[in-house]
Amino acid sequence: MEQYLQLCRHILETGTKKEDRTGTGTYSVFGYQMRFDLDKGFPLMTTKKTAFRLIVSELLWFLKGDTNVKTLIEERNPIWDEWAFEKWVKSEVYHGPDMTDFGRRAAVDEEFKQVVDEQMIIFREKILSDETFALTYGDLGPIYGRQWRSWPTTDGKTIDQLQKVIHQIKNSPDSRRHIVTGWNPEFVDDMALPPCHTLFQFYVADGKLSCQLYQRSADVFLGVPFNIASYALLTHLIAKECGLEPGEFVHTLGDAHIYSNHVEQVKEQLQREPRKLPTLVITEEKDSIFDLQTEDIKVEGYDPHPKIKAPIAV
Ligand code: DHF
Ligand code: TMP
Repeated sequence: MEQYLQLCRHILETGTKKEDRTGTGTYSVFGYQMRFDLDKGFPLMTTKKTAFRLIVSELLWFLKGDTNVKTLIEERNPIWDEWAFEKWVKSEVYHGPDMTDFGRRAAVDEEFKQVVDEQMIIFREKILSDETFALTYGDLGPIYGRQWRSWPTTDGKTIDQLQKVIHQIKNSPDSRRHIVTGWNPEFVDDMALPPCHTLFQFYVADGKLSCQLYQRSADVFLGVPFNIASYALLTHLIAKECGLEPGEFVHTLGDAHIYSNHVEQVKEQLQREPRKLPTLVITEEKDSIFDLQTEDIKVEGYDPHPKIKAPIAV
């Protein structure tokens, strides 16, 4: 995890102050690469407690081709709620308190944050109890799950990029075309958030499967710890499915930024000594990675420093 801390130091020392879409402000660098040898333990943050269960549940949600937050809410996973909630509060059917710029306002106003939290509870209850509401307001548009599993083609068919790449890895491991892309220019504007983890490639050598991700935009304090663990897990799962050992996860970042309201948290994390990495355990054998459930995947020997809270920029 030294590499992650190195990235944080690099941004704090050399990053440019830069405004951003969310109005929060960031310190940012362009172009950065980290490498994680998956032999050396599972790369889950040890300098702050990170909710592995949420990472597993999100990845399996992508793998199943799902784009509706209903499934995540059923699994008590709140990480995508704000982006569905945003669609609801901007719609004609919303009649609650004014939610204009709710993310930015909640980050600086504790009283308003409570109002948002109350509306969020109402939103989750409606998603769980009202099927029509969930279909309209729970869906995040054609994000990752849709593009990975059913990329729409011009002749009205779909391409299952993941299934195809698994087939290729098994049958033509030396190929240099093991690519999955979430960036579909035709649909980017229909997505609640255009894919941050944009494109990934697999590579087979010496019986090991490696994966490189190009992440166009990286929230280094909140998003990146999830992204590293998620792609490390994906590499383990695809390797297992293909009868290979996991190799390296190579993480390439485009705009790598620390939000101005995360700087103190990052500095606190930099004071902490990294600990031994945990190991990944898959407790249940399934015929295919597409059949796995969140409870089937665990980490063992995870002994992190305490959690550090920070507001998320919406
Ligand atoms: N927007 C922004 N600005 N940054 C993101 O990282 C981000 N990530 C998204 C969607 N939009 C985003 C999806 N992934 C959290 C982590 C990942 C994530 C969304 C949210 C998050 O809030 N993590 C907190 C709390 C997790 C918990 O409940 O334990 C954390 O401290 O890690
Ligand atoms: P953007 O679309 O304006 O780049 O905003 C997306 C923000 O979300 C940006 O701060 C990056 C962050 N993010 C991650 O870091 N990782 C993720 O997996 C996701 C979905 C978003």
